Amino acid sequence: MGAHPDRLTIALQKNGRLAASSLELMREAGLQTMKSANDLFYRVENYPIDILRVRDDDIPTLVRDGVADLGIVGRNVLAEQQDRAGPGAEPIMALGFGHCVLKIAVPEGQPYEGPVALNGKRIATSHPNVLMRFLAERKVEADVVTMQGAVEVAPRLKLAHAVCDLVATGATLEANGLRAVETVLESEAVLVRAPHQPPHQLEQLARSIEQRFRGVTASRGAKYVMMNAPKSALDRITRILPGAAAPTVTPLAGRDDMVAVHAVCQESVFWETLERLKAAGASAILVLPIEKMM
Ligand code: PRT
Ligand code: ZN
Repeated sequence: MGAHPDRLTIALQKNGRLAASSLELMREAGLQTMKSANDLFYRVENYPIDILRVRDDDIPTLVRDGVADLGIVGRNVLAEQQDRAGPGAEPIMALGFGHCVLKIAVPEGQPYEGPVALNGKRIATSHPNVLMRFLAERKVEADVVTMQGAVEVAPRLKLAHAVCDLVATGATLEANGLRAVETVLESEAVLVRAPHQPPHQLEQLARSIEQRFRGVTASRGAKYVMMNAPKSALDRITRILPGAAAPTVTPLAGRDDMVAVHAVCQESVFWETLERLKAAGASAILVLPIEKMM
């Protein structure tokens, strides 16, 4: 049960890289969020839901302890906190934003011939637990220095020989003369759930919100593709359609040799795909965005 017994509580990052996309997901799932006088909460107008706005690092604990029923947090933060006693917040679905990779990087020009090169070195990181697990699995003995921010400057300050930091575009590593040498963890934002059962009247709402998030996440990038095609080319065309399950095939009035093909494609549909469909005999090809999916 969340902070309020008859309202569902969802913990989101207040400010930072996940904040805007998390709120956008709420909106796309049909939740109308409203700022309240209290800076800690947003109120959802059309459902008994409160949005708790906190630092991302606090989200796993708030969800584990049942202060929030659901939360959105980076997989990296969950992994970093996973060693804490007892069952933690459970990840239940990847949300498709906040992508980044936790990487080990060394100064450009410094030779690196695999994890053994890190033996006896100092590595600065904001993810000491994840890094120590990674090193232990490879039997590397290194000195891990924890830093909260600006990890990438540690080698220049002679504070460390290497860093283990989150990388998105790679621009920060490059600007600091560092080169990525190991991938420690791939991360994106995930929806987490408390390890306990919420009370019955809220459980149904929680499941319905999860369903909607799944729908929003699945429909992103998905396209509805329609075309006319010769019956004889149906197999070939189905193989070309990216990430489509069984397409719907319907007869075309007055044409025995042709059918209409409709399919939901889970992946991006590129111009090259359309050209291949056309070459396979398809005509009148339409690609439409999908707004909602369940
Ligand atoms: O205040 P609060 O504690 O809530 O926020 P925070 O400062 O701890 O986190 P924030 O908002 O920076 O990041 C929140 C989450 O976003 C992280 O836990 C990751 O899951 C995810 N994320 C995605 C990132 C990045 N991309 C990212 N690029 N988190 C951090 N970075 C930093 C990285 O640490 C490095 O300094 O961006 C820099 C590298 O970026 P590139 O693009 O130059 O490679
Ligand atoms: Zn944080």
